[in-house]
Amino acid sequence: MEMTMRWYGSKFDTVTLKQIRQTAYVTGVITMLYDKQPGELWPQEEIHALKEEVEAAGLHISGIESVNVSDAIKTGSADRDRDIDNYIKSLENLGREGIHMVCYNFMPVFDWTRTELARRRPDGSTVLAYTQEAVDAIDPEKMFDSIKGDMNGSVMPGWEPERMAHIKELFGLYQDIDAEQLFRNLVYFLKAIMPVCDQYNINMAIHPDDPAWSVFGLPRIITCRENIERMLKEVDNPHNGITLCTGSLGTNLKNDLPGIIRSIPGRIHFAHVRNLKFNSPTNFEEAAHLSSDGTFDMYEIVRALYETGFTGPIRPDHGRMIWDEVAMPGYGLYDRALGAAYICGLWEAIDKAHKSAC
Ligand code: CS2
Ligand code: MN
Repeated sequence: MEMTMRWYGSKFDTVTLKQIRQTAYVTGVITMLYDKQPGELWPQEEIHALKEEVEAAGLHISGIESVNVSDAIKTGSADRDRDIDNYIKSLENLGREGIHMVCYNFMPVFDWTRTELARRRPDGSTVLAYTQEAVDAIDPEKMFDSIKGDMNGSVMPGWEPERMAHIKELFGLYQDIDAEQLFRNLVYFLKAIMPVCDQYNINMAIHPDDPAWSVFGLPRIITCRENIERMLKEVDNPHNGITLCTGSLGTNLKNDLPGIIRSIPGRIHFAHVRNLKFNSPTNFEEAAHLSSDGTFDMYEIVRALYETGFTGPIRPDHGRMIWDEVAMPGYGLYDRALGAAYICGLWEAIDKAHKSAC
């Protein structure tokens, strides 16, 4: 594995490449052209410039999160082939720049959903939180307004104000799309992009739905082991893989995270590791990465990745906001740096235990 940290680019991120490098644990960044709309072409010159900026800081690009998929592709509308064509060209341009891992998601309308971006914990730190009661009580059109006050001036991935301004239209597009149709549209997309992934050795890593169930009546398909296995089998190419996001799959307590990892060796191309604390099965908040601060056994998760031969990038996922940092919710430096150090510690211990046992 390689330890990485997500970085939104110097125009958007409060965290600098220098700070990331000085963590010492992190050697690569997961980044993107943050101002590109879903469906838009990523020009090679812009990718190249981003790469040079990252390399000048002594790091490298370990993968992209995300090349976002347009609603036309997700809904299978008339424009999908045009957008897929742009997606293929963007992958080509990434491949030519030596980038071999691309994360994306196939969630309708909203990317991840949280009902609070700054729930206060007893120690004064704040975290992102979700309660089903709050979702059930709110009109989806009001969702953005209800959380935007806690965004600390940032543009949050998947919650771009331009998109949110058209929320009613977006819901309209998905009116006749059920989970099966959404799945078929995903398969169509994957089949179309696999040849370019084969040519440039690009690993596609779909991000699980977050939370792992239907929200506001919208279909959700990457939610559990069975659906993931079906998706991997339907397009049975090693470049078709997943992002193992513990905090997303783990929202459903029935999901056995180490079990999922062990069931699909070679098909996890990227890992997001974080912990959740549950107040009820549908009321959860994010926690420190440490096992004892939340619900998941981080040792077992990292061990399952290690023992299945995982070689891709790992990143700490959302962190708590601590030490008075002001940053994009979930994406401050301090708690993610603690998370990176912790995961590296687990990895080293597991690696040494394995080597001394042989
Ligand atoms: C991320 C997602 O911040 C987050 O919750 O894990 O936004 C993720 O980047 C996308 O779903 C992947 O396309
Ligand atoms: Mn994630």
